[in-house]
Amino acid sequence: MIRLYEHPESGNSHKVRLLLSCLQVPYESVNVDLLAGEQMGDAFRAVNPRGEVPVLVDGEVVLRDSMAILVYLARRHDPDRRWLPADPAGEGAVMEWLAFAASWIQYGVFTARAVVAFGIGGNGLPHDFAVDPREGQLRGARSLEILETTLGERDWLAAAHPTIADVACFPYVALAPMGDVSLEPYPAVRRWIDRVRELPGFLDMPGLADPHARPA
Ligand SMILES: N[C@@H](CCC(=O)N[C@@H](CS)C(=O)NCC(=O)O)C(=O)O
Repeated sequence: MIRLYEHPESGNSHKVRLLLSCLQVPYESVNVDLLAGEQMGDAFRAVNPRGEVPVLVDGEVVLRDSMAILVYLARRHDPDRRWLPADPAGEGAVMEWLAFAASWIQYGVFTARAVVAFGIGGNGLPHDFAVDPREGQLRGARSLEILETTLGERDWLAAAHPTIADVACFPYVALAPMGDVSLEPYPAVRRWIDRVRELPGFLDMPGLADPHARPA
Protein backbone atom coordinates (compact mmCIF):
# COMPACT_ATOMS: atom_id res chain seq x y z
CA MET A 1 0.00 0.00 0.00
CA ILE A 2 1.09 3.60 -0.64
CA ARG A 3 2.73 5.25 2.38
CA LEU A 4 2.46 9.05 2.74
CA TYR A 5 4.72 10.94 5.15
CA GLU A 6 2.78 14.08 5.98
CA HIS A 7 1.61 16.61 8.57
CA PRO A 8 -2.00 17.76 9.17
CA GLU A 9 -1.15 21.49 8.88
CA SER A 10 1.05 21.07 5.80
CA GLY A 11 -0.68 22.37 2.68
CA ASN A 12 1.85 20.58 0.50
CA SER A 13 0.75 17.34 2.19
CA HIS A 14 -2.86 18.38 1.72
CA LYS A 15 -2.50 18.56 -2.06
CA VAL A 16 -1.56 14.89 -2.04
CA ARG A 17 -4.29 13.88 0.44
CA LEU A 18 -6.84 15.70 -1.73
CA LEU A 19 -5.86 13.93 -4.95
CA LEU A 20 -5.68 10.53 -3.22
CA SER A 21 -9.20 11.16 -1.91
CA CYS A 22 -10.57 12.33 -5.29
CA LEU A 23 -9.03 9.27 -6.98
CA GLN A 24 -10.21 7.01 -4.13
CA VAL A 25 -6.74 5.56 -3.64
CA PRO A 26 -6.17 4.03 -0.17
CA TYR A 27 -2.93 4.85 1.65
CA GLU A 28 -1.18 4.58 4.97
CA SER A 29 -0.40 7.90 6.67
CA VAL A 30 2.83 8.51 8.61
CA ASN A 31 2.63 11.71 10.63
CA VAL A 32 5.94 13.62 10.80
CA ASP A 33 5.81 16.06 13.71
CA LEU A 34 7.13 19.19 12.00
CA LEU A 35 6.44 21.41 15.01
CA ALA A 36 8.64 19.14 17.20
CA GLY A 37 11.40 19.09 14.53
CA GLU A 38 11.06 15.39 13.62
CA GLN A 39 11.86 16.30 9.98
CA MET A 40 15.40 17.27 11.09
CA GLY A 41 16.10 13.88 12.73
CA ASP A 42 18.24 11.13 11.25
CA ALA A 43 15.31 8.72 10.84
CA PHE A 44 13.31 11.07 8.60
CA ARG A 45 16.40 12.46 6.84
CA ALA A 46 17.05 8.90 5.66
CA VAL A 47 13.65 9.11 3.90
CA ASN A 48 14.06 12.70 2.68
CA PRO A 49 17.45 14.41 3.01
CA ARG A 50 15.64 17.74 2.36
CA GLY A 51 13.80 17.36 5.67
CA GLU A 52 10.37 18.11 4.15
CA VAL A 53 6.98 16.50 3.81
CA PRO A 54 5.22 15.21 1.80
CA VAL A 55 7.05 12.05 0.78
CA LEU A 56 5.27 9.23 -1.03
CA VAL A 57 6.55 5.66 -1.01
CA ASP A 58 4.89 3.19 -3.39
CA GLY A 59 6.95 0.00 -3.54
CA GLU A 60 10.27 0.96 -5.12
CA VAL A 61 9.04 4.47 -5.99
CA VAL A 62 10.02 7.22 -3.53
CA LEU A 63 8.96 10.81 -4.37
CA ARG A 64 9.89 13.80 -2.21
CA ASP A 65 7.93 16.68 -3.67
CA SER A 66 4.20 17.40 -3.82
CA MET A 67 4.18 18.27 -7.54
CA ALA A 68 6.10 15.12 -8.49
CA ILE A 69 3.67 13.11 -6.36
CA LEU A 70 0.59 14.69 -8.01
CA VAL A 71 1.97 13.88 -11.48
CA TYR A 72 2.79 10.30 -10.44
CA LEU A 73 -0.62 9.66 -8.88
CA ALA A 74 -2.50 11.17 -11.82
CA ARG A 75 -0.58 9.00 -14.31
CA ARG A 76 -0.84 5.87 -12.15
CA HIS A 77 -4.45 6.07 -10.94
CA ASP A 78 -6.45 8.13 -13.45
CA PRO A 79 -6.83 6.04 -16.62
CA ASP A 80 -9.19 8.67 -18.13
CA ARG A 81 -6.32 11.23 -18.06
CA ARG A 82 -8.60 14.00 -16.75
CA TRP A 83 -6.47 15.14 -13.79
CA LEU A 84 -3.38 15.33 -16.03
CA PRO A 85 -4.28 15.50 -19.73
CA ALA A 86 -2.16 13.34 -22.02
CA ASP A 87 -2.00 15.71 -25.02
CA PRO A 88 1.13 17.92 -25.12
CA ALA A 89 -0.74 21.26 -24.90
CA GLY A 90 -2.97 20.03 -22.09
CA GLU A 91 -0.05 18.60 -20.12
CA GLY A 92 1.98 21.78 -20.67
CA ALA A 93 -0.92 23.92 -19.40
CA VAL A 94 -1.06 21.87 -16.18
CA MET A 95 2.72 22.01 -15.70
CA GLU A 96 2.64 25.80 -16.02
CA TRP A 97 0.44 25.97 -12.91
CA LEU A 98 2.44 23.35 -11.01
CA ALA A 99 5.49 25.57 -11.56
CA PHE A 100 3.45 28.58 -10.38
CA ALA A 101 2.50 26.69 -7.21
CA ALA A 102 6.14 25.75 -6.57
CA SER A 103 7.41 29.31 -7.08
CA TRP A 104 4.94 32.22 -6.74
CA ILE A 105 2.67 30.44 -4.27
CA GLN A 106 5.40 28.68 -2.25
CA TYR A 107 7.45 31.86 -1.87
CA GLY A 108 4.32 34.04 -1.55
CA VAL A 109 1.25 33.00 0.46
CA PHE A 110 2.96 29.81 1.74
CA THR A 111 5.83 31.83 3.22
CA ALA A 112 3.56 34.55 4.63
CA ARG A 113 1.51 31.86 6.45
CA ALA A 114 4.64 30.09 7.71
CA VAL A 115 6.02 33.31 9.19
CA VAL A 116 2.79 34.83 10.56
CA ALA A 117 1.00 31.70 11.81
CA PHE A 118 3.91 29.36 12.67
CA GLY A 119 6.81 31.76 13.30
CA ILE A 120 9.16 30.05 10.83
CA GLY A 121 10.52 30.99 7.39
CA GLY A 122 10.05 27.52 5.86
CA ASN A 123 11.80 26.64 2.58
CA GLY A 124 14.75 24.98 4.31
CA LEU A 125 15.58 27.86 6.64
CA PRO A 126 16.43 27.12 10.29
CA HIS A 127 13.34 27.69 12.44
CA ASP A 128 15.08 30.42 14.50
CA PHE A 129 16.00 32.46 11.38
CA ALA A 130 13.91 35.66 11.34
CA VAL A 131 12.09 36.23 8.05
CA ASP A 132 10.19 39.43 7.20
CA PRO A 133 6.64 38.36 6.21
CA ARG A 134 6.23 41.33 3.85
CA GLU A 135 8.12 39.68 0.99
CA GLY A 136 5.77 36.67 1.06
CA GLN A 137 2.76 38.92 1.47
CA LEU A 138 3.73 41.11 -1.50
CA ARG A 139 4.48 38.16 -3.74
CA GLY A 140 1.32 36.48 -2.42
CA ALA A 141 -0.90 39.43 -3.34
CA ARG A 142 0.69 39.55 -6.79
CA SER A 143 0.05 35.85 -7.35
CA LEU A 144 -3.60 36.31 -6.28
CA GLU A 145 -3.92 39.07 -8.89
CA ILE A 146 -2.58 36.68 -11.53
CA LEU A 147 -5.04 33.99 -10.42
CA GLU A 148 -7.89 36.51 -10.35
CA THR A 149 -7.28 37.44 -13.99
CA THR A 150 -7.15 33.79 -15.06
CA LEU A 151 -10.15 32.67 -13.01
CA GLY A 152 -12.18 35.68 -14.18
CA GLU A 153 -12.05 34.05 -17.63
CA ARG A 154 -12.55 30.38 -16.78
CA ASP A 155 -13.67 28.06 -13.99
CA TRP A 156 -10.54 25.89 -13.70
CA LEU A 157 -6.90 26.77 -14.13
CA ALA A 158 -5.69 24.50 -16.91
CA ALA A 159 -8.69 22.86 -18.59
CA ALA A 160 -12.48 22.94 -18.83
CA HIS A 161 -12.54 20.64 -15.77
CA PRO A 162 -10.47 20.31 -12.57
CA THR A 163 -6.91 19.05 -12.95
CA ILE A 164 -3.92 18.66 -10.64
CA ALA A 165 -3.17 22.34 -11.44
CA ASP A 166 -6.16 23.28 -9.27
CA VAL A 167 -5.17 20.78 -6.56
CA ALA A 168 -1.60 22.16 -6.49
CA CYS A 169 -2.66 25.79 -6.17
CA PHE A 170 -5.62 25.31 -3.83
CA PRO A 171 -4.37 24.83 -0.23
CA TYR A 172 -2.09 27.83 0.24
CA VAL A 173 -4.37 30.16 -1.74
CA ALA A 174 -7.37 29.15 0.41
CA LEU A 175 -5.20 29.53 3.54
CA ALA A 176 -3.77 32.94 2.50
CA PRO A 177 -5.61 34.83 5.29
CA MET A 178 -3.54 32.84 7.85
CA GLY A 179 -0.57 34.85 6.54
CA ASP A 180 -2.54 38.10 6.68
CA VAL A 181 -3.08 38.13 2.92
CA SER A 182 -6.75 38.95 2.33
CA LEU A 183 -8.85 37.14 -0.27
CA GLU A 184 -11.48 39.90 -0.21
CA PRO A 185 -10.20 41.74 -3.32
CA TYR A 186 -10.32 38.52 -5.40
CA PRO A 187 -13.95 37.39 -6.01
CA ALA A 188 -13.08 35.05 -8.89
CA VAL A 189 -10.48 33.32 -6.69
CA ARG A 190 -13.08 32.96 -3.91
CA ARG A 191 -15.60 31.43 -6.33
CA TRP A 192 -12.90 28.96 -7.49
CA ILE A 193 -12.18 28.04 -3.84
CA ASP A 194 -15.89 27.28 -3.43
CA ARG A 195 -15.85 25.12 -6.58
CA VAL A 196 -12.86 23.13 -5.30
CA ARG A 197 -14.65 22.63 -1.97
CA GLU A 198 -17.56 21.04 -3.86
CA LEU A 199 -15.41 18.44 -5.64
CA PRO A 200 -16.41 14.85 -4.82
CA GLY A 201 -13.70 13.66 -2.44
CA PHE A 202 -12.86 17.12 -1.10
CA LEU A 203 -11.12 17.03 2.29
CA ASP A 204 -10.97 19.77 4.90
CA MET A 205 -7.76 20.78 6.67
CA PRO A 206 -7.03 22.95 9.73
CA GLY A 207 -7.39 26.64 8.89
CA LEU A 208 -9.64 26.23 5.85
CA ALA A 209 -12.87 26.68 7.78
CA ASP A 210 -11.37 29.48 9.88
CA PRO A 211 -8.22 30.80 8.22
CA HIS A 212 -7.68 33.25 11.05
CA ALA A 213 -7.26 30.37 13.51
CA ARG A 214 -3.72 29.96 14.80
CA PRO A 215 -2.12 26.66 15.78
CA ALA A 216 -2.10 26.15 19.55
N1 LIG B 1 8.84 21.54 -2.78
C1 LIG B 1 8.26 20.84 -1.66
C2 LIG B 1 8.09 21.77 -0.47
C3 LIG B 1 7.62 20.99 0.74
C4 LIG B 1 7.50 21.83 1.98
O1 LIG B 1 7.64 23.07 1.95
N2 LIG B 1 7.24 21.14 3.10
C5 LIG B 1 7.11 21.80 4.39
C6 LIG B 1 5.73 21.56 4.99
S1 LIG B 1 4.45 22.16 3.94
C7 LIG B 1 8.10 21.15 5.35
O2 LIG B 1 8.16 19.95 5.44
N3 LIG B 1 8.87 21.98 6.08
C8 LIG B 1 9.78 21.51 7.07
C9 LIG B 1 10.43 22.63 7.82
O3 LIG B 1 10.12 23.80 7.56
O4 LIG B 1 11.25 22.34 8.67
C10 LIG B 1 6.91 20.23 -2.07
O5 LIG B 1 6.23 20.81 -2.92
O6 LIG B 1 6.56 19.16 -1.56
